[in-house]
Amino acid sequence: DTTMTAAEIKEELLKKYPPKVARKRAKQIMINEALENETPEITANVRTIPGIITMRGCTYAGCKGVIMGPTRDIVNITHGPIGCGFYSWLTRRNQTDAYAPDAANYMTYCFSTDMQDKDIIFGGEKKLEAAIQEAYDLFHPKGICVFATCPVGLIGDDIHAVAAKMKAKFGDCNVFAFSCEGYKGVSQSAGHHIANNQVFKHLVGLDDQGKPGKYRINLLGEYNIGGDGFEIDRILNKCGVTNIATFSGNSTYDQFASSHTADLNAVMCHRSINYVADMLETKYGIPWVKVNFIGANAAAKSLRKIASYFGDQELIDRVEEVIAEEMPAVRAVAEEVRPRTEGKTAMLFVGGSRAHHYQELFKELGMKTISAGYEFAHRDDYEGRQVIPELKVDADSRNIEELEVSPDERLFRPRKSQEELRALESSGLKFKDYDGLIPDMERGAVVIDDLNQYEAEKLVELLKPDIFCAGIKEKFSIQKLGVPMKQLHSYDSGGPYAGFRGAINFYREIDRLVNSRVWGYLKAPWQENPELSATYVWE
Ligand code: CFM
Ligand code: HCA
Repeated sequence: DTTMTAAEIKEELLKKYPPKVARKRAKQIMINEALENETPEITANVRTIPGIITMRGCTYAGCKGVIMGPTRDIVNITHGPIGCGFYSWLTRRNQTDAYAPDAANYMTYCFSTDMQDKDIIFGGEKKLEAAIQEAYDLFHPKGICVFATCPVGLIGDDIHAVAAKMKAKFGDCNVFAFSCEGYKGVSQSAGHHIANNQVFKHLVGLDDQGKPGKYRINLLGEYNIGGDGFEIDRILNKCGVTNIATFSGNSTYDQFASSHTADLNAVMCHRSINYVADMLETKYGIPWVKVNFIGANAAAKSLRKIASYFGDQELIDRVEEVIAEEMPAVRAVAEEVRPRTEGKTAMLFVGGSRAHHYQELFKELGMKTISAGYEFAHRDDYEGRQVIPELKVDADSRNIEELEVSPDERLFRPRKSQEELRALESSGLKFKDYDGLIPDMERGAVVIDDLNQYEAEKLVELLKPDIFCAGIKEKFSIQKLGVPMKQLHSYDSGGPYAGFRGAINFYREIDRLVNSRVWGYLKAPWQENPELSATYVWE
């Protein structure tokens, strides 16, 4: 059997590129080597080289699809061609439940101005105004959000002026807009930022009521894909922790509006929502801690972290009871499955946090992640917060003028300061860091940023993983190579995978995938024509 070192794999991936492209890509392909006291550097959050088929999405997708899409009672209107609205409509499998048949839930509607050639030539503002009016007349929602697509930015429609005009006209409906044209920035990451800023500026802080509860948190960066948020809420409820607002899985207008009344922010997907976490901390003094509910052990650790933040023995004990109650079922399935999954290998190329989070679940199955990377994460997500704290704040992240601390102290329980949180870390739980993908991966693993179509196939061919995880664009090209492919965005038709019950679902699903015999019937190109594979063998 021929084996290749990680360095040889990197060389092989770059070989076909023109020298200039190879030089650029080389900075985004990294071998996780042991360096003394530092994490190896990777280039991330840079423009995809034109001509390369990236896995990434656009700024509009990050803003409308990812952050605002899962809110159930805000009417989200896409100002643009119908395709943008249609393809960002529930394809992400964010689930929703309004808990009452007559409660507002617009998730089943796709709102768009359906721009035509005529609108591009003469301007689309009138059409947008009419669409906002129509939505208001039909539904009387608490909020209407407007999202710009590429052509809107190019022709210069002033969506903010239209939104402000309609808001003033209605008086009882909060209308605001997002300049999230698809072409802005280098990926969907710019869209998260734009969404975070606008929701904070126009919505957070409007309602001082909030839900009552002894331990009140917001869950930031959880989008209820495949019902993950439902499972996390089940666990939090069981522990006696009140979730004021989820940003933004199955969320409502009122949740966002009252999120500033929470005592702690638990951040699940740091990449997409760190801006809101920072702004809530700066303006309202609410600290945030990093959590991860993907993986049973990670979920248990996150619950302990929340409990030790509040510090009440009652909560600490309750959390231990819940963990003790939930874990046996999880362990039983893990033990049953593990003889069939132990030692198998995985590759994960997903978004901006799951390529990291899902390694926990694979570890629980005894599986090794041999290569992983993000589509659009920044260096801090790769390297961990402590390494480069200055990268936390991007150049444009502070365009919210009024970030003063709330004068109304009566609203809030005393919260812990940064110093107190740091002091708590002596208890062994790291509150503020999010570790990062690179330090958590094994030495020798290949870390690749913004993996593309060509490299994905090449990588599979060279390393032949037992499972490959990415998105819909990768699914079938990988499966045609005879390797099972699991979508870690939409979960295919599965989920939830978060929390304790989610872990059980995931173990079973991965067992089925890596042990199915169907892959043996598929012949990959290098199996049908062994002479082709000869060029790739390391000598
Ligand atoms: Fe956060 Fe997400 Fe992700 Fe993300 Fe996304 Fe997603 Fe993702 Mo798709 S918010 S970064 S922009 S965890 S939509 S729910 S699956 S790429 S890894
Ligand atoms: C997006 C959404 C996406 C796409 C997933 C995929 C999602 O980036 O616009 O490529 O399969 O999770 O639905 O990330």
